[in-house]
Amino acid sequence: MAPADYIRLEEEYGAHNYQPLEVVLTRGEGVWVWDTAGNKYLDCLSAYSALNQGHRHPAIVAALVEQAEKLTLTSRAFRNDQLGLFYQALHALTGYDLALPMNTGAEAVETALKLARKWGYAVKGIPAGQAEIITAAGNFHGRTLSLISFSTEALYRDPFGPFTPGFVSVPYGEAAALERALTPNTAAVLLEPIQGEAGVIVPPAGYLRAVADLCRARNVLLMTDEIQTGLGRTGKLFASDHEGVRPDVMILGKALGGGVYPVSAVLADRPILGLFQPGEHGSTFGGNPLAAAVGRAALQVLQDERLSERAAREGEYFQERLAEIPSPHVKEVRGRGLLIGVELKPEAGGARRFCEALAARGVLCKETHENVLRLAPPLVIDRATIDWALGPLTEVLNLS
Ligand code: IF1
Repeated sequence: MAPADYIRLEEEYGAHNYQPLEVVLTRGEGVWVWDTAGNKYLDCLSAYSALNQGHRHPAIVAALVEQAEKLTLTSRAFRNDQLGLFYQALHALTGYDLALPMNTGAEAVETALKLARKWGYAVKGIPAGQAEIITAAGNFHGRTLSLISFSTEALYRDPFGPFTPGFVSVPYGEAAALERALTPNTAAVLLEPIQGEAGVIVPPAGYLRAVADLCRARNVLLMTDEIQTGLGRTGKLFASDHEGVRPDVMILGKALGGGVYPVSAVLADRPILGLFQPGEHGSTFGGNPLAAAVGRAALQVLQDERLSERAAREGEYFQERLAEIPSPHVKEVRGRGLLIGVELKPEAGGARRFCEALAARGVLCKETHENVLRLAPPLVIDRATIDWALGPLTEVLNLS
């Protein structure tokens, strides 16, 4: 079939909830993907940071295949010989007492919100039904009805009311505004340490630390969404590590599945995650043996290949080289590690056409919020490949 045939099938039989670039991919390996016509591309999106270990990492695929030939799904009605080992690996790596496994990022964030409310009522003593959770303007935490209830992005929110109550929105990056929003009924604060979808927004230095101090002083849970920023992406194991902050609740997803399977998890110590009683929360696929085997391999690769350090080193290099590109269109290059945003000036006419021009030159990336090119290659990228990519990037950032 020709690429157009695949596209026609998607258009004819699929809901149009995306407007993808017109590339039809058929193979991936490491940082590279190929389309059905044999064209090769550097993947600078990494499925929004779900491919930190690269496409089809051999050790992760091997774990997937080996487990798939033994046992894939049991439900949590029964135990299996993989879940405990996955829990142990998460504890060893992160230090949190407990983990609750889910599948998608949205499910993990929803789990954290339920956990915060339960903690608010059972431990903090907030009157039933009155728990408040503070969130930040510009947030992205997923697409479920509760999660979009506190989105400040009209496109994600407006068509879907009525909304879930109990959320208080504050400007991102302003600890004083957050302090003013705290009440005796505040159960938790939910933040991305760096806002990905908002356009790779890095908050002022000290912000996360100031929020953590406020939460401790006011008996409020600090919950961080590290689904996109975690697992090495920003040059540390977790983005909160840049500020030496240990959140009360940490939410993981995307790269926890090593790019081959949906795996997410909520991490916390026993006084918090120990609150869930049997039957209160669950998931058909959450913690299945295939997910657990893949999750363990994903964490192992992260450590064996020192991907956090690699992201710090290569990310710094990439950002420096990008900032040196003379371009009439670039307003700012920003980010942490290999989570990079190139903000274009409004007069550049939007980032989409630059993504299309880059695709024509073998580099795949995605615009976010109209004017920002998000560059987030797999963390296994090497220096020579970054140098190669700077060619097409220089050309495209100088298009008229
Ligand atoms: C889409 C971007 C959007 C996330 C953070 C939770 C989730 C995500 C910080 C939910 C998911 C994905 C979803 C995908 C595009 C992408 C995305 F931010 F990465 F760019 F949409 F905003 N927390 N982000 O980034 O995880 O349920 O998807 O597993 O919805 O179009 P999920």
